[in-house]
Amino acid sequence: MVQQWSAYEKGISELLQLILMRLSLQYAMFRSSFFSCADTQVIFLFFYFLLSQMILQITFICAVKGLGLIPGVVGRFDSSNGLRVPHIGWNALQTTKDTEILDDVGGHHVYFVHSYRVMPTDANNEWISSICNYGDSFVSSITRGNVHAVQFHPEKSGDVGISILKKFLDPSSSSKTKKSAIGKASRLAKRVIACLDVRANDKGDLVVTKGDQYDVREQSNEKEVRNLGKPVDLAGQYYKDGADEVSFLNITGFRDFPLGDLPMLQILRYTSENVFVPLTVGGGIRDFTDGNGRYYSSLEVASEYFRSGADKISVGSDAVYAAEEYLRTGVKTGKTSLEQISRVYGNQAVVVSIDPRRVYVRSPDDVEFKTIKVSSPGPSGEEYAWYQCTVNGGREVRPIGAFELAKAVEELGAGEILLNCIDCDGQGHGFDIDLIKLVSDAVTIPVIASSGAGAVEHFSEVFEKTNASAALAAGIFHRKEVPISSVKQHLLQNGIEVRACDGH
Ligand code: 1PR
Repeated sequence: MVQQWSAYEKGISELLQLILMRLSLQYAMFRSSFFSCADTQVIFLFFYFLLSQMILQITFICAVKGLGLIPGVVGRFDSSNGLRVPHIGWNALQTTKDTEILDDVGGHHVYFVHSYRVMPTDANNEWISSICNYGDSFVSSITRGNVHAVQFHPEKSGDVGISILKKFLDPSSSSKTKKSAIGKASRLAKRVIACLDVRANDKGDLVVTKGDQYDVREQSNEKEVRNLGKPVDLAGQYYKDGADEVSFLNITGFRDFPLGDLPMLQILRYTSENVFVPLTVGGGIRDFTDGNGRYYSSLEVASEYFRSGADKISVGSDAVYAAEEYLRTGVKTGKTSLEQISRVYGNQAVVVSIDPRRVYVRSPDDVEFKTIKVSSPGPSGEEYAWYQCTVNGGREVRPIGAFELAKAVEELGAGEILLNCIDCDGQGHGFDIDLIKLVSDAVTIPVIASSGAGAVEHFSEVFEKTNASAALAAGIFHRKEVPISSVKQHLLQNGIEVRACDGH
């Protein structure tokens, strides 16, 4: 790419180089946490100019005045019209200017995660190289001379993202991205997520396991922990198979301290070297005092996960305690794990994993929690149910419903909900549509439907009948009963947009 730079562009370039020097230093120290600052980050400037507010202040004129290099106002997506905020997932770009680095994007989805955006206007039009639609059109990339910036995450956008990064480094590099024949990107895709429940087996090795209604031990006399494979290998396989995200749940994290669990951190590090879609990790995120009296905040625990390669952390038990306290007092203390982590890393980096059990009742007046009229009556003909939250991997029930919990954690800073259902886990009879509808209609943040997938039809059902943004499965993928590509093929055939993957 031969480019003549104007004095103006050189000025910008020099300014950015200065920032780059500073950020590179910080980047070396906090590698992956940068990738987790997306909520406040407005623009990702190659490389690692993504330190949140700095770009906002440098590039855009807004309430906090920037340097005014690029005209525009940064604003939050408006969730009042039913839009899920943060905007999380794989969306389509509409290129408005020829730029080599976006050559391979055509027809593919790229990964976004943010709550703030810049709208295209006549004043910033000459900068814009692509726009994206989420509610309204927003600026998804800009280009001027050698200066490129993107709102999405190339480093998390699979092969397409890698190709963008390569083109930036070497504009003459040839295209290796396969063009997808079907499933051309046109809007935000529904996500298909592979989940790996991880714990130590009785020999002390970290293995991927899988429960039946959360019981992960074999039914044999030995009662061994079910071993379905090695975490790093399986995550790599699911990435190749087209998983839109991979989640690791350290299912004994509630009793072991994650920072003492170095193999889990190692798993994240190895996985993030080869898996270029978002990684979520959960289990054991809470304040902790070790045997020497050293206190670790949940923020420190989460930070270590982020530094090891996680893009999002998922909080289970601790979120239940925080929500109970918040509903009891009505006060946001700012000290809960959700508030602390979302303040530093942004809401989009904080998932709350809910582990509810269905409790049938005869009438909504029988309980103080939100009930729903169930689609299939209970064992004694009950027509209603509420969903009771649990902690410690389903071992202890708590006096709070999934509906109440979801609403409370959204207020406390959660950016997404991973909605499990203990009754359905590992059963293969389909997702609990009643529960997912209840919760996805109650909040404005994205909801991931989980537990019970047994066939491709279960995925189309959950997307057709509820407002879930993503569907997660474990057992059918681990046992190779249904490949991810078949799920996506089926969804596409049913008119549900998904990110195309190899095999399509
Ligand atoms: O409480 O913050 O330490 O977090 C613990 C985390 O570990 C929570 O996210 C909790 O959901 C998870 N967890 C704890 N115990 C278990 C268990 O299975 N014994 N696993 C567990 C949760 C549920 C799903 C599963 C889906 C899909 N696993 O993640 O992958 O149900 O399964 P399917 O497709 O086979 O039906 P904390």
